[in-house]
Amino acid sequence: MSKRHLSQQQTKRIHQQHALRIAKKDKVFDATNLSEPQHGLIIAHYGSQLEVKGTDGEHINEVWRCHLRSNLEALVTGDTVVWQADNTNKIGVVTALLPRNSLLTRPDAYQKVKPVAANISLILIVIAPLPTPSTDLIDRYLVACDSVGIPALLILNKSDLLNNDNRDELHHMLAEYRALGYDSLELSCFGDLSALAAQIQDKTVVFVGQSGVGKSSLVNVLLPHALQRVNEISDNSQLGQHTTTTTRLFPMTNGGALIDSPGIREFGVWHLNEQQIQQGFIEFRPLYGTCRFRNCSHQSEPNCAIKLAAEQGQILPRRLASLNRMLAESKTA
Ligand SMILES: Nc1nc2c(ncn2[C@@H]2O[C@H](COP(=O)(O)OP(=O)(O)OP(=O)(O)O)[C@@H](O)[C@H]2O)c(=O)[nH]1
Ligand SMILES: [Mg+2]
Ligand SMILES: [Zn+2]
Repeated sequence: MSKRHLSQQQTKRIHQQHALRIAKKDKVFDATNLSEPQHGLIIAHYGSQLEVKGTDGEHINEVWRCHLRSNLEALVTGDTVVWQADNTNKIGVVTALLPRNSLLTRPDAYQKVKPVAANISLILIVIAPLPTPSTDLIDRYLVACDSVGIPALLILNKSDLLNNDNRDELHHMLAEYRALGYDSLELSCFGDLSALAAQIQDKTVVFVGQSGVGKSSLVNVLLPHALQRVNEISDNSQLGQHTTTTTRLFPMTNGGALIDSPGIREFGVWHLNEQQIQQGFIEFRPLYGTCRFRNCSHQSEPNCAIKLAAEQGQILPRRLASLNRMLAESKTA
């Protein structure tokens, strides 16, 4: 059978068997106290050590601190791996990375691209009346989601803080994204989360967004045993304090998982190329290539189809401004 006819399941199984075979040949298995190679899921990453949850074998469902072998590429929360337990020293060693379905990355403050989480099926972009949402940040997340092929769901949390001063503006903003094809939910940690629970069952989802929007609070309500530290209520500002510092995965009983990530202020896109950024503005796609100039930058050229569409109200001028900011950023990178 040719390779192209293998199902995703079959390919995955072959990769897994291959990884196990390599692991078995490796010297590390000559060491005495190590268990048989087994599969695991990375639930957190602390500097040089990982926390791995066994998903089969002798240590199924146990959580072990693990070292990782130096020849492995950077591993990330959500990765599935092959590991072995050193029963005497109560530490494990990760020996192989299994194939990823997806990898969400973001640039860090040091001009490096940092993996956030792997094998995610849905990205939950959380906003709240406070801290005030930034459409620029939402657009950046949407571009990043599109570039890695992971669907996004917008969540307006803290709906209990909606009032006559902010309600219309926030609803208008969500309606604009809905018109583009992005679903949204409005909820509160103190209210009913069943609509969210229904959307995420069986999925591996990651909560992203500004610090203080309530990502950890949502995880704690959905999975009370998660006990993620949240910003104390006594903080009247309700603004970002960066309470969560490590991306952490919490398995759900039905097979899915919640991944809580630290809040961010900015989301750079200089690691994406022009094409990826342009494609991330999904409503502009039919217009690309219809400008007068093939290499139109959609800024000051005559007969720019996208500028014209913005002037005629077919697309949102603020989305075009967003696109241009991101393209400028990617160019100067
Ligand atoms: N009024 C109201 N407050 C909420 C709600 N959800 C969370 N909060 C409060 O918002 C503050 C921040 O919540 P966190 O869950 O720590 O926010 P976070 O997004 O995890 O923040 P980082 O970990 O810093 O990224 C806390 O004081 C929560 O109690 C909500 O639905 N309504
Ligand atoms: Mg948090
Ligand atoms: Zn143009």
